[in-house]
Amino acid sequence: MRTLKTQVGIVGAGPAGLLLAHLLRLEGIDAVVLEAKSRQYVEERIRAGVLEQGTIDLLNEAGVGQRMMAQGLPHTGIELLFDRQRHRIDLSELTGGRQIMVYGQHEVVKDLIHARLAASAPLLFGVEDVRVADFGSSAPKLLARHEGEEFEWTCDFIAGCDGFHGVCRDALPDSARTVFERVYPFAWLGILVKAPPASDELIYASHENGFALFSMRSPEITRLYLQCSPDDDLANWPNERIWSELDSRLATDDGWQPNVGEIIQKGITPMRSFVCETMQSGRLFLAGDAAHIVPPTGAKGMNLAVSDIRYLSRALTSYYRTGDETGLLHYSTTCLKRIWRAEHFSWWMTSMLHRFFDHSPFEQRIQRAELNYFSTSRAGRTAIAENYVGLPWTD
Ligand code: RFL
Ligand code: PHB
Repeated sequence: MRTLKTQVGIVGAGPAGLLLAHLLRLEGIDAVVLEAKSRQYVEERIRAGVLEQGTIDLLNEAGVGQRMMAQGLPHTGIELLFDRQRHRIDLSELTGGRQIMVYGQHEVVKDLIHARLAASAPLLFGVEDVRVADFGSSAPKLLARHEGEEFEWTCDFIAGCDGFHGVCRDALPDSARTVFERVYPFAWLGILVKAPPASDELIYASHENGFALFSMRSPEITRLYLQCSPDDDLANWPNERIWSELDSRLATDDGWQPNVGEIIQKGITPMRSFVCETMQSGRLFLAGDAAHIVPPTGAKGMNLAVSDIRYLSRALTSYYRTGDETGLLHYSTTCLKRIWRAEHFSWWMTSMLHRFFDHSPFEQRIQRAELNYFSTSRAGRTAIAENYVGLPWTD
């Protein structure tokens, strides 16, 4: 067993864990990041695509935004499509100039891994059997196996950034954990297509066959999603069925259509809303998907992970600079305000845009009336816009 010491032990090299390690390093705070998967796996894992203004600003301030600013696609609006009509939500005009950036989460992850390895800071991939212990004491431990050898780090703090299926949330004592959850009666089938995006803006479509989303990753790659059943199998979705459903669900009277091309990746994502309260126990802190999940309709998941890390890195920095523990003590309460705002927005966008096959005709008409109002009234569009670009941080 090798025994080592660090200030902050971080479990998980997703956006949350990597960003925390980076922000701490800028403050001269040591950390080790332990990741179960390989570097190639995490750098190629296709997930989120939309960065809020606050996320863009934070990555720039942290010195890891160069590639994002050069290659990301800034967007000033999104479109809502229903009854074959497109309705533009002018994000910038409605929010005093704020905007979003389409830049793949895996690109953010690549930028953060590059920064960490370039600084020769500890980041281990392919780590097995990670365990957290003694976080009720002032010397919590992180244990793991790496390349056949057992390791034990004695830390000041542990950050559980290990996603929804990680081990840290389950380590919190039952008395510290209340779970709030909703599982939706549908999932998203996502595809990556080798074809230039046919629109400059994202299109969220509500259709009687189900929801569809037109998005993009780069000037050469289109990203598309279709609502499917929660227990669906990729075998039920041959390419012809995908294109025919996209054709129906994205059809418009103005004749717009996505460009067709080779499908280079297919996957099915279940839809869930989930919050674990609290997000801390003793010296163990949860951040990102380890503590909460939103359905992807509001494009909030990665942005919320970044928001948690902003609070956690500031709290740790004040502790190390001045010994002040206030930020750490209030970490969970502070994060949860923003988390519940995003939970509501994501649930609401999901409920307004998806087809619920058990809805009565009355409920269907009510859903359409809601969508119509929020697409056409300025007040309605403003509510969507300010939530979509992300509310400014007030602290
Ligand atoms: P991650 O990215 O899941 O990273 C957790 C890391 O921990 C590792 N891990 C472990 N490591 C060591 N030991 C263990 N026992 C471990 N268990 C797990 C995992 O391998 C992984 O590397 O969580 P993090 O950092 O909290 O980041 C959260 C985001 O990944 C997530 O919220 C977003 O991807 C959600 N999301 C979106 N978010 C947005 O902000 N905008 C979007 O447009 C958006 N679109 C999406 C999305 C998620 C999607 N899927 C596939 C879930 C679209 C989709 C389809
Ligand atoms: C994506 O491009 O992957 C994406 C965009 C917007 C969403 C969800 C996913 O709401």
